[in-house]
Amino acid sequence: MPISPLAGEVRHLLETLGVNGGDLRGDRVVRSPIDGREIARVGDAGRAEAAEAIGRAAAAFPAWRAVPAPRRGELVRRFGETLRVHKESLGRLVTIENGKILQEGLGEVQEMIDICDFAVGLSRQLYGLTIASERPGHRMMETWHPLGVCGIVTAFNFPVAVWAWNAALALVCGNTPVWKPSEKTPLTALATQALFRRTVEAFDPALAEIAQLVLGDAAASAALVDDPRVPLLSATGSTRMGRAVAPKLAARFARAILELGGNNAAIVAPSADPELALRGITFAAVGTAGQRCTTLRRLFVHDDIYAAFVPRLAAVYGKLRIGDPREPGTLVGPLIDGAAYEGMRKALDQAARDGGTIAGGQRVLSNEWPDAFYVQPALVEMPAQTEIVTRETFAPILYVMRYRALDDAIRLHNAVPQGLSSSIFTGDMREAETFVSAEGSDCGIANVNIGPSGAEIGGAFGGEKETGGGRESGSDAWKAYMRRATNTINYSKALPLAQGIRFEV
Ligand code: UN1
Repeated sequence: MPISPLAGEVRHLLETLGVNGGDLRGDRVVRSPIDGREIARVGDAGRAEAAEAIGRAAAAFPAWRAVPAPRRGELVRRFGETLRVHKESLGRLVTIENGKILQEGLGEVQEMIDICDFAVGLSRQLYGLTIASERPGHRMMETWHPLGVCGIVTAFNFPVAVWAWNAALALVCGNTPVWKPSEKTPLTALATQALFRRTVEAFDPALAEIAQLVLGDAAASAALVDDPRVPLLSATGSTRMGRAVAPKLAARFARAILELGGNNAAIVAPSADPELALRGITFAAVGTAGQRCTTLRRLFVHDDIYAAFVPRLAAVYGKLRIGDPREPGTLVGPLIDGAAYEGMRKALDQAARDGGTIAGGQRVLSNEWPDAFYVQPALVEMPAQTEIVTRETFAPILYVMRYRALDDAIRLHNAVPQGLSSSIFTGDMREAETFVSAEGSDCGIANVNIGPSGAEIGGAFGGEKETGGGRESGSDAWKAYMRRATNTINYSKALPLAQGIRFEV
């Protein structure tokens, strides 16, 4: 297959971002989903090389652990500054390598900058509690300590932001991260690593090895999963991957932060603001070409508004600009590859067999780009929530169903194995509060009058059930990256025992 005309620009971007030419040699072909053609080659690390990277991170840990947390925050602050300088180039590289539209490529880098800012503040707030002791002359407290090497496995769909959520927290917490990015997006990982490396070398060359990058496939991930020097693995990907990885981590008592499949839904109530709902639904369902963990995949529309609302949604779908994600005005870029398209086609075939009425879903622009996979996002009216609807297909398919009573909608909403994100569009405060209450959505994220995607970094991110239960990013997610010690200090001259136990020797 011929080399992509994008290869020249990619080389230039990588050079600007500081990637070493030596890293761009090897057997793995990297393609841009924009035209499906080769933009670069990289080498895969096998298990042995991955183990070496873990070794370097483990060796760097004691020195990094000893750096005061606010000083660690200063490094992350400088990295955020580096990202600000290179936002345009890195955002564009994300667009070329992943296919998301430029606005979203830039948004992804902004998400990295935001989490750096958050982590800088956090570096002065790694608080422990002081607890009243039941014994006279005693004090209890909690201290939070670094864990060690943190493995970070990321997916193609957020090729750099999800690493940043994990790495920025891991670093201010005093850990040394080792990153295994998706084999579909190694270039943005190399660029990010180069930017970090440059920042850390200027900060203190002795700390140069605190963050490691390992390119490769499942073999490289397996090294992180199995290595006893890695006390925490944060992994984003499919539920299938999580099912394979979780028992292995559990068997060696390592911590897991799992961010797996989502099958996110929204409810549109009769009192919803239709304009706002249409925009929120469309961004959530077709943004990133339906390839976010948080993508809206199921829509429950109230009977009373169904006939008016769904044709309007179909009209918005009919006008979506699909095409080159670099062009301003494009709203839907390509799918990542042919396998993603195949998955979409199969799901739509099944939905049709289940009685679904499908609008869209066909491949487009195949004359211009025969090796790329652009699709018209699909709107599928389903008579019921059949098995295919309960599965996550990583493509822009929105299944639309009717409901009459909110209780029924919530029951169906929760009747899937995944539990990442959710939302309700309503003007009725009782409905909104019910949805976010314990009787409402069972997801890790439950929104009102915004779609399920596009979360800010300030909140904890993650979900329940088959989504894996992990939490990353904001709030107190940092606690998963540290170990807690409970300390009891006796400042008296006696030795009273807890629970009033007498033990005289
Ligand atoms: C993902 O799809 O893995 O909330 C992450 C969102 C983004 C992150 C998605 N901030 O949609």
